[in-house]
Amino acid sequence: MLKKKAIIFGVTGQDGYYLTKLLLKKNYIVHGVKRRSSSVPTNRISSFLNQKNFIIHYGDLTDTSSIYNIIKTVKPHEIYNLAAQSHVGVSFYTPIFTANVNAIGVLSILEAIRTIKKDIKFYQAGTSEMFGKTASRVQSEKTIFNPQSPYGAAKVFAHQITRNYRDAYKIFASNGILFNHESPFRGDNFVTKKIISSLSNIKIGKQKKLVLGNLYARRDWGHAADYVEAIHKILQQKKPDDYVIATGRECTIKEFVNKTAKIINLKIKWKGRDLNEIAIDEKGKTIISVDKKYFRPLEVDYLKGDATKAKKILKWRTKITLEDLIKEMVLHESKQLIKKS
Ligand code: NAP
Ligand code: F7E
Repeated sequence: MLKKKAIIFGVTGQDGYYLTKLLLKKNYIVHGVKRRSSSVPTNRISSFLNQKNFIIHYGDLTDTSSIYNIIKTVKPHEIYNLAAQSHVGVSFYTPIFTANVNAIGVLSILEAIRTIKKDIKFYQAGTSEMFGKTASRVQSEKTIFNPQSPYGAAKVFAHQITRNYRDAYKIFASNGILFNHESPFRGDNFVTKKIISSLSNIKIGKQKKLVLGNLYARRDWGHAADYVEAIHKILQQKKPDDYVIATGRECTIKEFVNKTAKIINLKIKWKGRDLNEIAIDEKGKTIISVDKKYFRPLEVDYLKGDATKAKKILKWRTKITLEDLIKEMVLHESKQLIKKS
């Protein structure tokens, strides 16, 4: 039987790892696109590099010619665009780069599909950050977008242009609207990874303090392994469409800290307010504090997703609880610490 061919833009990232693993298991030939870097960008995907169904190409979403050439050479059945400057905070420092990658890069892929082979199925990695500052207590596919960052604004363009190409050119182009999803492969400067790594180091005396920003933002956190299953299902439907993928449960950053501290058996007590809020350990030493530098010029205070449509149509369910996700990330961190010692 003919094997399906997929291109993954953003293969070296967190979701790139989990999606590659899933597609190889499903017997796909996976063509991953990585960009040039001065260090090794393939750490997450090193276990796939010697597999015969996994092929790496050099490309960059800001280089239209590279996108066009890869798609023309591979002529895949499916394209998953996971590539992005994915850090919301950083997007305020690099707004133009963020827009070039996260917005114009998506248009470049769609244009390549339109001119090379219109029956390639396309997935665009959309985000709950598109909802931004919202009055809706739960966000679904019908909720109005009101992004609060260059990242969110660029993703709204990507979302809309994907719908445009679907309607105008009858391309099978679908958007996922994914809420936060984490894993042991999460980038170091996202809050969950930062909390788990820092508290693990503090517990064994290798780090003195964890410094955070807004402790009261609420996020709906799931596991990346669950979420790439939804991504794959979105492209296996009869019709292209847009889907919210979320757990429907949320908590604050502070609650996430408390859950992590409990799991690693670190006793903490909170004191003070606002920028003076701290957490102390059993000896009264300050181990967590707040710094303005980790706040964004605009904050997204509250995100909680309604994945009813995905549950009904994709038959998708989140399987891993937040507690189990934290436990897995803590275990991974402790293994890394043992390796380093
Ligand atoms: P990630 O770990 O930051 O991975 C992003 C990927 O994009 C990396 O492979 C990165 O390459 C690549 N990339 C960045 N700039 C590029 C460029 N100019 N050309 C080509 N590739 C480029 O992000 P993730 O968590 O896996 O997220 C995957 C996608 O889902 C992203 O589009 C993100 O915006 C979106 N999303 C994520 C979440 C979440 O909670 N994780 C939620 C909603 C949506 P390097 O390895 O070289 O940096
Ligand atoms: O922040 C607050 C911060 O950077 C979460 C990306 O995958 O999910 C992610 O974006 C919250 C924010 O993720 C620190 O202000 C407090 O309110 O882990 P984060 P994010 O901004 O939600 C969405 C869905 C995406 O699409 C993105 O690609 O935590 N926070 N203190 C902090 N955040 C960070 N990074 N560092 C802190 O010290």
